[in-house]
Amino acid sequence: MATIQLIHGPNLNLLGSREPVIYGHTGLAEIEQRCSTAATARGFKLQSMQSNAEHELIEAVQQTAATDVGFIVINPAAFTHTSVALRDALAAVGLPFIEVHLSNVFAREPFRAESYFSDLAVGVISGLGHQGYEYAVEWAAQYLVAAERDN
Ligand code: CA2
Repeated sequence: MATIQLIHGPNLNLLGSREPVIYGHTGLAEIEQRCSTAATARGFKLQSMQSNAEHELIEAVQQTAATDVGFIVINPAAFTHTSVALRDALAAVGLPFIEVHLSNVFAREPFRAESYFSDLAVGVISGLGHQGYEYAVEWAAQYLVAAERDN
C-alpha cells in the first residue's frame, strides 16, 4: 500500500499558538495525528514534514520519487504565492497532489488568491480549517484505492 505525504510550508509550525482567529486552535501535531488516523483507517501510511526553508520543501518533494509515496497533500503556505521552484518540483515528480489552505485565501488580501500550484493540483481546499487536511487525505486514500484496483 502506498504512502500519503503531507507537506507543510513556512510558519505552519506556529499553528495553534498564534493567530487562532485566522488559522484556528489546532496545532500541527494534532493535524498530523488526525490525518494519520484517516490514512491508516483506509490501509495507507502517512508521512508528514514541515519546513520554513524552500529548499527543504523542494527536497522533500523530490525525495518522494524514490519512495512508495503515491499522493501528496501540501499546504505551501506563503510559498503558494511566490515559489516557481516548488511548483517545478511538483511538476517534475508528477505525483497527484491536493493543495490545502486553512483560511479562505479568496476572502483575504488579493495576492493570496494567486497560486503557483492550483492549476497542477488535482484539487484545492481552502477555508475549511484543519478539517481540510483530513478531507484531502480521505480523498487521496480513495484515489489510491481506485488506482490500485484499476492497475
Ligand atoms: O490559509 C493557509 O493555509 C495559508 O496557506 C497560510 C499561509 C498564508 O501565507 C497563505 O496565504 C494561506 C501562512 C501560514 C502562517 O501560519 C501561521 C500559523 C499560525 C500563526 C501564524 C502563522
